[in-house]
Amino acid sequence: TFGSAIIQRNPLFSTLNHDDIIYFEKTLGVKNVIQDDEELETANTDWMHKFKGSSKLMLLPENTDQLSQILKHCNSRHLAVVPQGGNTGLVGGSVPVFDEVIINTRRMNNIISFDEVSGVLVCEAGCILENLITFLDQKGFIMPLDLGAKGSCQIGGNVSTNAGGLRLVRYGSLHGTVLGLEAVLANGDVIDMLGTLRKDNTGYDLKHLFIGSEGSLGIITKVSILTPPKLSSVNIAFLACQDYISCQKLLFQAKRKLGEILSAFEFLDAQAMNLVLNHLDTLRNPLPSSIYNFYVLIETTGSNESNDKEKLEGFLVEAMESGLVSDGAIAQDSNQSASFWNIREGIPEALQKAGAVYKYDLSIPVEKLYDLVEEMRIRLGGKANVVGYGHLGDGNLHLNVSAPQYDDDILGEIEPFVYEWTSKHHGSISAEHGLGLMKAEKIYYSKSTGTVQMMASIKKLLDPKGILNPYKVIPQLLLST
Ligand code: FAD
Ligand code: 2HG
Ligand code: ZN
Repeated sequence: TFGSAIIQRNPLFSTLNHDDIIYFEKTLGVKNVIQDDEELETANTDWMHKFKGSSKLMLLPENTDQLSQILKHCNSRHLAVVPQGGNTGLVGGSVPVFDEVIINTRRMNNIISFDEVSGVLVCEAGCILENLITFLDQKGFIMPLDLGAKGSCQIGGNVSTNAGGLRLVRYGSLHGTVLGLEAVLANGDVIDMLGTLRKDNTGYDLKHLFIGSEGSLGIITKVSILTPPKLSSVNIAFLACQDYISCQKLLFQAKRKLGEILSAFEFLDAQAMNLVLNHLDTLRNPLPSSIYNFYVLIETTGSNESNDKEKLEGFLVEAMESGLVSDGAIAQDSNQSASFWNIREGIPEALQKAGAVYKYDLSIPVEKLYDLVEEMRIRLGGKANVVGYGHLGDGNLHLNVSAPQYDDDILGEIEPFVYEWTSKHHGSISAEHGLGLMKAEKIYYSKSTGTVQMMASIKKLLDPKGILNPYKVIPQLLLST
């Protein structure tokens, strides 16, 4: 149970039988039909160890054709399935709720083509993001998205969650950079939308339905994505601000003064910094001389080393003189750059080590964004550690509440307050992580009734038996009627 929602297993779904296993073994080969308890334990459990299913089977298809055959079988047998990539999702979408069959795409990890003129990369869904980053680096290109989970998450999972990450402020969302994809529907039909064109207005652009639908409409098998060239000059500054209004003003200035070279604008509060320093032994505060309330990480990416550096330094001098920034450092080499990024990217891991964590991933107008963190601190008193950080450049707050263990009293103080507050301020209850299981029933805080009904109609059209990632994304009531 999560909050008040108690979910029942849909009795229309079958349970696995011996013939199913024989069919899967024939289609995939025995070793790709996983029934081993230890492997299933990992696949049933999410990254936070908060959501846990009881699946007895994980399937590892090697290509689209195999995936199509197994889905067709599951559909005809009424077997529910969970598509799974790197299992780094943070809303309980990537693990079964009950005994759904796990279909993991990790063996579908080939790079299909790369066009060095257009920068279009075509690859299979199971490619790990970091491997794509390394591949492109050798070609002089970068991925338009980057995130802390890059070592495990797969591009198919990224596209399915419409992951945002650390570079969205510069390169936009995957709705802009994904040029095409191939997906397999619940009945096994393969839909080829794997275009590589920047412009193609021939009717409905259906790939967008699959970007961000969290495995509820089909399983993505291939992706084509526009990658930007790697530019020669990247600079990173780690800055301290005394108050939130200064962070806000700094963002306003950065957008104007750094303009075309700005490639990341991230923030963390003192509580987030302390967590990282306390739980990740190897990391050091880049600005140790005093304690500050906020830290901002700014990255610039451009093509002219001396101009870019001059621009960033000029910007920082001004920001210091006007009092927006209290202290700061520009990374002098790649090690120092990495150490700045490690602090920001290490926050989720530090939170995980600190105990139980309640995560809220919210879009909120920038001027109001930190008010929520402060109000939450007052509500919770000393009962839990309230941490605020995130992609300030995109208006995306990661509000995390950390406590020694999960506690219904704490949850009762946080929810529904956090959702009501976000809705009242015209924000979104999921900026980038999706709805998954955690927020499927909360969708009305961010979407109108008519919109949710249209989502349910599309779901019923593409997956009439509802076998794909059940209990997730769409409220149960709409699918059971
Ligand atoms: P999974 O977790 O396996 O799955 C996520 C969802 O997509 C599930 O609903 C699953 O059913 C579905 N899915 C997976 N593969 C497919 C497929 N091929 N076809 C259809 N559906 C599929 N998210 C951000 O947006 N920005 C961040 O900065 C960010 N940072 C993170 C940092 C850390 C340390 C961690 C642990 C997570 C972070 N995330 C972030 C959350 C997460 O959404 C991303 O890690 C990532 O996009 C998930 O990819 P995955 O392959 O692990 O997918
Ligand atoms: C990040 O930006 C991720 O670090 C994770 O989206 C956010 O753990 C979180 O709340
Ligand atoms: Zn994030």
